Amino acid sequence: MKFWRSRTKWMAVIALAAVLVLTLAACAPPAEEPEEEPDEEEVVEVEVPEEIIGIDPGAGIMSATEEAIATYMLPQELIEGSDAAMTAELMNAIENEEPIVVTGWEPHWKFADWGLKFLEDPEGVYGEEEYIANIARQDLEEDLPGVYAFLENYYMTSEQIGEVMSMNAEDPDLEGNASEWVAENPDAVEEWTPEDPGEGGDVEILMVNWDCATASSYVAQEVLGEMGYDVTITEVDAAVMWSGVATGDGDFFTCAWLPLTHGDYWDEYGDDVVEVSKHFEGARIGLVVPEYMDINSINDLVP
Ligand code: PBE
Repeated sequence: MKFWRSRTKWMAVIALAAVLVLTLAACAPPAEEPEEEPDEEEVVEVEVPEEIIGIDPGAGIMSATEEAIATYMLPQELIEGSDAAMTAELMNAIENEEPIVVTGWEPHWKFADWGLKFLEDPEGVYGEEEYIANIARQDLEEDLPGVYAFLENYYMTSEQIGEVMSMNAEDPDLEGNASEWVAENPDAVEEWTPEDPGEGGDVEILMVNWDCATASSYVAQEVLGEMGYDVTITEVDAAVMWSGVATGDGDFFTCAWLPLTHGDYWDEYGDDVVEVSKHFEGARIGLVVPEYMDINSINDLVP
């Protein structure tokens, strides 16, 4: 037949057959299902980080974490850094849904903004709820009674300090934020301002660069400024914050975590300072992970 003898026709038939075979292959179910890619949540479930992201070495939470590592026999290494560096790493991990463990505490703005959880601490290494105290040098009451009287009243609620910390997290203008917050919260300011504000003078607040400390120190600076004082904030590390007020080099600080987190500092300097008042109640430290991680206890950090 002429048709089958024509080369062109043969080629057409072969092409058609090839198309048919390919189409069938595409429609037919493959002999074996390829392994499903594990979804991200599953990846997080099995991985336990090799590091615990810490903060500045003088922080009480760092020595508590060394103790936790020994008590729970954790294989993780504790990494030193700062509040800001730890927060940046945490944010980065959360964006990529990666596993991470950090030294964490409340109050801190990151709890309001991100889904985080404290790991259970069955051995009680991190203690129970704590309070934050205002600590003054011994002669402050005598030298600057107005400042001392302000400190006696200077208590912040979780909502108040949370608002200031969130403002600071969004915009690093700490002074501007404090003055804006103070302007918007006349009731709080009235409660803190003593009837007799005193005569003004120079005041030095010592502070570690922890979010809660910056929030309360800058608000104190603003309110004392309105009372007529000239306030300097000096950033130091935790040991110097305590020793500086104990020796009278600084006037006060608003960030003593008691009884546990700063227990060692209290043992060393407690006799040489005045615990003026409670600044905050319901504080807490521990190891913190994002909620998407499938572990709940510090014991789960042992692979
Ligand atoms: N902190 C925040 C501090 C006190 C304030 C819990 C990180 C610490 O010494 O650990």
